[in-house]
Amino acid sequence: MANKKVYLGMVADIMHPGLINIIKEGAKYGDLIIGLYTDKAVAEHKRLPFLTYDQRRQVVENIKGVAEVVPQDEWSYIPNLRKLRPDYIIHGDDWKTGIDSELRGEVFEVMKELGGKVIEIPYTKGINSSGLVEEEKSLGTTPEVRMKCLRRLIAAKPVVRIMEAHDGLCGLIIENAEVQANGKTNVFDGMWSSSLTDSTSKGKPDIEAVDLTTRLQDLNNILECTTKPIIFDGDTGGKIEHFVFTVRTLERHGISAVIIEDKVGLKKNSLFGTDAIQTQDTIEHFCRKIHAGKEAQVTDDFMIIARIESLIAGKSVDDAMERAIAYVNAGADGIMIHSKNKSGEDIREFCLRFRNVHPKVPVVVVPTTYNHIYEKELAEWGVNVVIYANHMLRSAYPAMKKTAETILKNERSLEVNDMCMPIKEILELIPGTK
Ligand code: SPV
Ligand code: MG
Repeated sequence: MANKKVYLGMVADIMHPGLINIIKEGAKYGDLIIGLYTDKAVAEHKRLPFLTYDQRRQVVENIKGVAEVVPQDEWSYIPNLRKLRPDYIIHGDDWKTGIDSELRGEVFEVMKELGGKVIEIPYTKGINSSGLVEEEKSLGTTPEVRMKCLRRLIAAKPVVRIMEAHDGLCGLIIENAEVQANGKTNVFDGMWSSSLTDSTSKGKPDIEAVDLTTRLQDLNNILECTTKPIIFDGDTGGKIEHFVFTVRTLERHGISAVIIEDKVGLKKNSLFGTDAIQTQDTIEHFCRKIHAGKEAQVTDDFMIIARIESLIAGKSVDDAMERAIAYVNAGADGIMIHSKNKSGEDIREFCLRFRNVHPKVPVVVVPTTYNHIYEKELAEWGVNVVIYANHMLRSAYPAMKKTAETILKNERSLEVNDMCMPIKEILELIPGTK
């Protein structure tokens, strides 16, 4: 008679004695099949694992007691249970409470229907994967691991959520902010190094007046206290001869992507639209810039994303489409389409048309003006990456201004107490302070 089949689902990003214990227990009941969560399955619910699927598979298939490793492509066990029809599923009893309790109910129902059994084993106290993720975060990352993350996220998630960061403090918020919403844990997937907020935070206009060296100094502070991937706003990319150095410098720092816009002359912020005179580059010249950048990069992981300013300049979706197709042919790894139209209709039309031509090439949008549209809807249009391009700075400035004015009005600071975080909190905010 064939051995009994035992199913155990796991992410296996960080192995620890609790997991080895459950593997050992599971193997006692028969052939233990590990349902190894894919990046996609994890990304639906929480931050991406540090190790790739293949790296995690290599670890797990070499653990004593594991008979087979299969991918689990959904957060829910149900599709794999129906497919594999195991005699047992084994799980730690920690899922009796918290967000996994619903999952537990479904598993009991399906296993009963399939004639199998659920085994629950006592959760190993004092050690768990979430705690270890915190520890690992404090260890940091490497430029290579960080750089690869953006491509992994684009492959794994319906939409990658990026937030602007102009200093280390923003970086820490983006790294750690977590909110439970719609049965999942929502996090930011990475950071946008914005030319607008990098310039504004230095009291400078957004006209490429802050040079790369200066921007990198700030970026370094962000790199030091975070692990998530970074997309760099490269403005026009400057002269082709200079852009090739920018690419190498960013790549060396572990930045995942640079976005360059097809403008020439004195660049002004796009949100001025046609109120500012802005000249679009020729297709031919911009293609040469993209090509030179792609030739300059050292790894296969770094991305050069071409930003199309046709809609900002008052031109048609046809013009944007023509450029998008040319830029992809020149080697662009993705397209950013920008608009300051409030409806989002032009972006929608572009995305749907672009998807017909290039089903897979990543599309990036910056919904600052059409911000009534939910991420889910953008994903349905074919968008891969959503950038909240300036919101950390735009929210910080009014709060600081109000505090300054309140002190001026009262000639003391008592009245700002409720607007400020307690001293104790700020002292403990930065890891490693105590
Ligand atoms: C930035 O954040 O600097 C950008 C996006 O380039 S936008 O300001 O909308 O042009
Ligand atoms: Mg910019």
